Amino acid sequence: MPIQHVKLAYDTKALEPHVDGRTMEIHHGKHHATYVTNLNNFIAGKPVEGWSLEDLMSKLAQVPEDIRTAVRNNGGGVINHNWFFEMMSPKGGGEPTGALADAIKRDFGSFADFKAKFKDASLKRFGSGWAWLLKKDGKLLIASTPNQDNPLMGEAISGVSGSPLLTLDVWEHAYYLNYQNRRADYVDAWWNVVDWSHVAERFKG
Ligand code: MN3
Repeated sequence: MPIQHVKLAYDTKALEPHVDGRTMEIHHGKHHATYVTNLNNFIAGKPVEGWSLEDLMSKLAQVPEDIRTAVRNNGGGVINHNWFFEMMSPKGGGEPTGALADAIKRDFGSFADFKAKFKDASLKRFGSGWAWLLKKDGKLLIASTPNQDNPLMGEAISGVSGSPLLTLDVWEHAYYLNYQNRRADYVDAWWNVVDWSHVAERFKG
């Protein structure tokens, strides 16, 4: 079965005013869809056709060399957005609770300190990329990656590793229609749609 274009669990307008409907329409309906189409086209007829997204990402070195960069970029584009879209909710915002809240306090000092560090990583990512909250060896850490790279690719390729708990798309296409060049305002608003119950489930897993 080809890699699927995962549907949104909410209406494109549901995250307004923080993430506008037009941006969601284009982001999910065009950008994300294109990554899925391109990935399926590149792997068609290759030994990696039928692999899961997770395998494509974590075993990139085994992907045939002539399509490896394409799989890295388009596969990353598919799975990063899968995560990003499912980590947001119209019922999001607020603060995490329970074990996740405790771990954030333990590893960053406070929720406010965590948010400040995550925002800093988002703003310092030059050009296009992603900010991450990761769990590695039981500890939480913040990182960022360029382009569509992600932690599943491993340190040697993406420079980071760990299980993604939360990710933020800082490509301009994620915010430009509503926030233009104001990436900081986009990050500030995005906290209002973060689905902490989903992040807490990932933390447990
Ligand atoms: Mn994007």
